[in-house]
Amino acid sequence: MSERIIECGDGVVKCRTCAWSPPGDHPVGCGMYLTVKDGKVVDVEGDPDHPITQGRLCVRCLTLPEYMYSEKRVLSPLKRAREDRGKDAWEPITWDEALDIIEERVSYVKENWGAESIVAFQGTGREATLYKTPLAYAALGTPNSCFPMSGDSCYGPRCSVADFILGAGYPELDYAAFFPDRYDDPRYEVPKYIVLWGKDPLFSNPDGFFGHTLIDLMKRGSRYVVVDPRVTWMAAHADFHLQLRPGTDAALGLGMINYLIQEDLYDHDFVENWCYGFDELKERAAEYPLDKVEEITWVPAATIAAASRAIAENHPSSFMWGLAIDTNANGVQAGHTVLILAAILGDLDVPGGVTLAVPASFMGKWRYECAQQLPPGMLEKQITDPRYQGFRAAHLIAHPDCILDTLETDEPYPLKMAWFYATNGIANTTNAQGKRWFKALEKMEFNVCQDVFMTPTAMGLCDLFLPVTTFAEHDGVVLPHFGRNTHMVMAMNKCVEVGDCRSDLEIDFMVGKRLNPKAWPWDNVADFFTEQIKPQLGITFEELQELGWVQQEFEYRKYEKGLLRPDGEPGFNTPTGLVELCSSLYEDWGEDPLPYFEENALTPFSRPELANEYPLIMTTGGRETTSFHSEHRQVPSLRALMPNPLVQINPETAALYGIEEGDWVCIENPLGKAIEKAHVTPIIDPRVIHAQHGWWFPEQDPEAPNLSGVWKSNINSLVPHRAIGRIGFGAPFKNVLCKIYKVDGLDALGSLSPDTEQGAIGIDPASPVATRKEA
Ligand SMILES: Nc1nc2c(c(=O)[nH]1)N[C@H]1C(S)=C(S)[C@@H](COP(=O)(O)OP(=O)(O)OC[C@H]3O[C@@H](n4cnc5c(=O)[nH]c(N)nc54)[C@H](O)[C@@H]3O)O[C@H]1N2
Ligand SMILES: Nc1nc2c(c(=O)[nH]1)N[C@H]1C(S)=C(S)[C@@H](COP(=O)(O)OP(=O)(O)OC[C@H]3O[C@@H](n4cnc5c(=O)[nH]c(N)nc54)[C@H](O)[C@@H]3O)O[C@H]1N2
Ligand SMILES: [Mo]
Repeated sequence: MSERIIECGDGVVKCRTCAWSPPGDHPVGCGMYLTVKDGKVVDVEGDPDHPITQGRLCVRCLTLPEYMYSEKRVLSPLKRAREDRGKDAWEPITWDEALDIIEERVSYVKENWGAESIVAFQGTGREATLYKTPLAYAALGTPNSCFPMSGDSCYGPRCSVADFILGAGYPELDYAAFFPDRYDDPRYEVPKYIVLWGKDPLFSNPDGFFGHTLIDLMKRGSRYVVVDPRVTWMAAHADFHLQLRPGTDAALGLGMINYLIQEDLYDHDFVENWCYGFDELKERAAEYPLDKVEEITWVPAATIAAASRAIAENHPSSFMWGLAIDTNANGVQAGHTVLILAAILGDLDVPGGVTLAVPASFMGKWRYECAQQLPPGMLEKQITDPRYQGFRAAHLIAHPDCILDTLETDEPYPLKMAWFYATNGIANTTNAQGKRWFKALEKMEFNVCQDVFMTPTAMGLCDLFLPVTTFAEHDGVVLPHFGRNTHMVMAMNKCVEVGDCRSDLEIDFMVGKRLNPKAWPWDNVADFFTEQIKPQLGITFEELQELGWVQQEFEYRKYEKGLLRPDGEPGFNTPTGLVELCSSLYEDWGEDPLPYFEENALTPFSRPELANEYPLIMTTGGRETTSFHSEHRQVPSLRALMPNPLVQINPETAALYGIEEGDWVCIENPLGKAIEKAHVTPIIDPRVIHAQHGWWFPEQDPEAPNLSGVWKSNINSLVPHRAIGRIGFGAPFKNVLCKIYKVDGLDALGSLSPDTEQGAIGIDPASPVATRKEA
């Protein structure tokens, strides 16, 4: 194993660390050395001894010094008068002053409207996701902790489906991550086929998975089935590419299940011993013969049949599901079909299949206990919708769509203060119809932003800015898959200091000690981390820092050994103790217990009256290595690689609308407009376009109404609010109708600010999915 510190002479040292965030990243924990000279990071290189990344790094890590030392970075707390929102009228203050303001404003809001009138928002699974809910519950005292992405459409739905159907953490491709000698471990087997469903890990490294693993496995013989509307690099290298119409995944899954059952290609032993509801499933799947599925999904029946046969006849097969499962109003159903496929093919928790886990207790118990800090009766005030029982069963947080409705209506009570903790929601990231969010949030009494850079969200809405350290500047612990399938626990080691920034956890400690000291007894973060890891790892945080990482023990076929259930009995931790092909929980919640397909709320098929004017389907958000959502737009080397927001258009479609490579294009639907640059490419179906998300322009005027151009390429202006699934999950971020036409430039339509007209499409908020026909 590598050394923690390598002395290089002349005062230069190399510090070993594992990355999380900021800058934006999911918990892969990429291993690296930071070269430090005169107190500054001057170089970054991969750590070849790191078991997973083995010395490989992406461009965002390699350009870390540009990010850390950017002249645009905020280096001390800032305040601004409420009436100056939108103006660049910030004044630097000390942390003590910032804490005084927080203390005074929080008690003012609490006295007048109650602690429940505070809402704490967070973005994607950065390190901050571990520490925001504790801030809300145990420091601010509000039950309204919220991930403001319509339908909770990221990771939450997949984890919830896994809990409901398998009673196990986050099911993941078996990439031998638990074994020190990785793929060479005798217990391991290389998957024959890997089904990559709505996920593009070479670019996204999502949820703790190191994407390049797919290439390692390809070199060792794994073959691929890729389910994606675009011909991605992985699709181009797959045996089978199921190029489906966006949002039709559940129909495809049902078609595959039906084919495997009809052709008797499933694992009878596993189904008989470990599954519940096979007969009901068989009957439901029979409603999806391949000719019908071809019509819905556009994937040729013969291709679906051949791919299904290949994964069934070659064991082990593995499955990976991505964000496209979540960004779909029947994503719960699509996810259910993916788990059913893995189960009925006998690929769950076998070598080279899909690994299952009991979620680790690291941080989890503490986070749970923070909820106990809320005063009696407070949790009952959390903003949600009684119909979203699946969401409620899975999460102890407020429902995002209900929060927007509350912001707009003051029902059931007014919200008065927001804390933006690692989110830039209006920059077409988490917020569907972000202009509505912006308008509603402008009314708040007091808003705080906790970030690294001045964002449009902070500039437009906030009164106090708290600057955060990058992972190079703080100590921390990385938990792959957010603790839900944790093969390693890794140390993040502080190497340098920049300005007067603090880590998210340090800010929690400072605010917590002011507002509710009994819940925040630790003197420093090291003591806290030791308390978290020692029960499971038997070592202190300092010892973990020296070691770098600790790999976890792993056993296959845990369901045979009683390792998945708290009572130690064999089986799965579900109500029936079996994999629920037919879900007993969904039935309890009034949802169809079996997977089904239905159209999302705003497609040319669900809204035929709009199809003539808006004939195309827009999918969005396929990741690029050069940014993490709205982050990195101000990093010169990365911006040079991706200077403009791009929309991918098929050559046939481009010709039809007179659009050429590099033209500026307006993408429009009844809800809104966004401008992006045309990239004409055959990788996309002529009936579909793919638009990038997360764009703003830090080089532009930061003040309102322009706000660094945040409304110009804001494609989430086209994504409807509350067009989500029945149990509270899944919004159509990747499947809405639109039209496209050429415009003169990014500024052709002005600032497109929320004060300009916003469209409506009459989605009935009382109906979970506008198009659903009553059963
Ligand atoms: N159309 C469309 N929209 C999408 C998506 C899509 O595919 N299509 N993807 C969606 C998904 S899956 C997600 S999860 C959301 C993401 O939404 P967000 O997480 O809100 O994404 P960002 O806009 O990058 O906001 C993160 C902010 O936190 C700051 N930051 C980074 N790291 C840290 C940290 O450690 N601590 C603190 N305090 N701040 C930090 C960054 O500078 C940035 O301003 O976007 C969603 N939006
Ligand atoms: N560099 C970088 N990495 C990131 C992020 C980032 O912003 N930048 N964001 C992080 C976050 S928060 C997340 S959630 C993950 C997401 O990462 P992934 O889970 O990999 O998801 P995406 O990259 O959004 O999309 C994956 C693929 O889904 C395809 N797709 C689009 N619509 C559909 C559909 O309807 N059905 C199917 N089957 N496929 C569809 C797209 O063409 C794309 O190739 O990435 C994380 N990693
Ligand atoms: Mo995400």
